[in-house]
Amino acid sequence: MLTLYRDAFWISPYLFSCYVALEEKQLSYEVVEISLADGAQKRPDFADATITGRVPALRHDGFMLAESSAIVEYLEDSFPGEPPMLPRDTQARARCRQLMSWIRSDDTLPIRAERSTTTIFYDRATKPLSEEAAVAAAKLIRVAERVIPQNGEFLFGHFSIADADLAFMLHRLILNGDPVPPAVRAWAERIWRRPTIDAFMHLPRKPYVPY
Ligand SMILES: N[C@@H](CCC(=O)N[C@@H](CS)C(=O)NCC(=O)O)C(=O)O
Repeated sequence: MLTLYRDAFWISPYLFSCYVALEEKQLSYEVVEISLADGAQKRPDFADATITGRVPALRHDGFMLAESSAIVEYLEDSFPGEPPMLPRDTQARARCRQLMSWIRSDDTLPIRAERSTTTIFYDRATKPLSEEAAVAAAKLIRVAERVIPQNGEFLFGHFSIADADLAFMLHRLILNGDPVPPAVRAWAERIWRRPTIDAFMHLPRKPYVPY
């Protein structure tokens, strides 16, 4: 029995990674909403069971886990299949983990702040990127250009969670009209059309209420 604990609006980029992994693996799971506005993540049952009290979280039988990277890796280890969410080759797997960590790191914080996920799922950004965010965007594009293969295929020869995470980060720029070189944009848009990603983008969402 699997349960995915989600935010109220399906806007967490970390939730996105877990959702894509569950759907790619065609696992059946229940979904439970944790209302951050109501502080539900701090309620003792959830906070104690997840240890860190953050969303997303996964329950597998009696085991509760938070942190999206840990969840994706746990799903891969518990339910191996094709395509693997992390490559099986040791160095490719390490590179995938590098990208997963980097995308969640301070380097991308200005992009996440100025092109938050509400600008993907609700209203687009109204202000141009600040100088700091433009520097972060330029680095994101440099990294993307280094890792996207010349043939525009998946990063590691098959779809992995790094494709999803990188395409999601690039779409913060693309959807808000920020400059992204054509080849990088084409790659990200191709990944965006993957059915599991498209399904996340089209989940029914209630009107956004800032919290
Ligand atoms: N590094 C975490 C980030 C998770 C995160 O930032 N969760 C936010 C919602 S998107 C949260 O739980 N905020 C409420 C809190 O920390 O109390 C992951 O990858 O899962």
